Amino acid sequence: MHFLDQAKIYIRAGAGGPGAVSFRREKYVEYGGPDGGNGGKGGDIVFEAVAGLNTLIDFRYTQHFKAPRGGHGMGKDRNGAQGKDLVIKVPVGTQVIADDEERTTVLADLTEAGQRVVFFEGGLGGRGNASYKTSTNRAPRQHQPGLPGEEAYVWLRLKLLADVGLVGLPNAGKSTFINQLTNTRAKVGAYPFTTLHPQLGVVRHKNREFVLADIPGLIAGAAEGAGIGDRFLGHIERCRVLIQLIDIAGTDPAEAMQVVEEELAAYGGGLEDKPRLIVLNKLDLADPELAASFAEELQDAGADQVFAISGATGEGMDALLDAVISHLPAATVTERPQGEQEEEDEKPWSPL
Ligand SMILES: Nc1nc2c(ncn2[C@@H]2O[C@H](COP(=O)(O)OP(=O)(O)OP(=O)(O)O)[C@@H](O)[C@H]2O)c(=O)[nH]1
Ligand SMILES: [Mg+2]
Repeated sequence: MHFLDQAKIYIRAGAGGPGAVSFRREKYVEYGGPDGGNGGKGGDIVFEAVAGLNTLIDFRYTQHFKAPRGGHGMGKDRNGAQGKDLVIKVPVGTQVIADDEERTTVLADLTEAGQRVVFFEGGLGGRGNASYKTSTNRAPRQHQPGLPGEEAYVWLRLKLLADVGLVGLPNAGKSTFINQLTNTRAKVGAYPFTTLHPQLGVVRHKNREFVLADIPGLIAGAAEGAGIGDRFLGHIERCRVLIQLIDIAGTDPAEAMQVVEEELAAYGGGLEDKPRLIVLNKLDLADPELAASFAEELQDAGADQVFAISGATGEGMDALLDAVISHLPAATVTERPQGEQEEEDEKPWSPL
């Protein structure tokens, strides 16, 4: 399955049906009077967030969504049928954005499974001639056409909803990390930009669980569009905690630290204000003394907490996960009754 996190679509609510012009015709009844019914209302455009979808890929194939129109009013005072609502199913975390120059105006934000937003109401049906009857006008021929349905081009943008986001340079070991902790099978490679799209996994630790997101590596200038990481920084905007992985066995850990920090700040969106755990990775490859002295240096420079781990061997993970959990509000971390964990199905969170 492919991953797509933005798509432009055209939506149009149904037009209202026209009102009818009709007169009652019956045997022995002269001047039966007007009996043209009203037109039906057009169908609404509704967005609905559904669980289990993790990409907007479907919108690459279907881009036009038109709700049906309302039915015509008819004789014998029958009103036209209402047009059926068109429900557009989107992944949880999808925003509907105005199609303007900036593309920043959020028109709707679907953050919970089952959430529904009536985006456009269908046009009202027109009045039939029966509704114009008065004491002085007993045979009105007036009637209205239905109102047109609203229409627009909008953008859908998916911002994954993860509790914790992984950031780091390419090759820092982010995908290895998520693979170690979750059922996700992210591609791992000894070359930069192995990961091309975000990946989610569910981490279970000490009877609690949270969703972790792996995003492509960041490089200098990423926030302005260098590399591929910038497009995906949006996916960690809603994370509560960031884990910054630094390859401590790499050539210049201090520089690695700084580059990512600068990109988070340049991107904005509150990324640099999020609690961030600094994690020195690939401890199994590094000189432990070097790692310890670098950690000390970072702490002297004001870093809150620095951890040293090996994503490959799992060393140091427990302490790190304890800290992650402590940063998550209790409500986002599911408490599970003891013993229930084993029965969980072992399917990966999502094959993005
Ligand atoms: N020895 C050791 N190697 C590791 C560790 N973590 C990752 N690696 C290796 O480092 C390389 C890069 O790992 P990835 O997990 O693909 O790194 P990434 O941060 O996801 O990289 P991009 O997706 O390119 O941004 C791979 O060859 C991994 O096997 C570790 O803790 N110890
Ligand atoms: Mg990766």
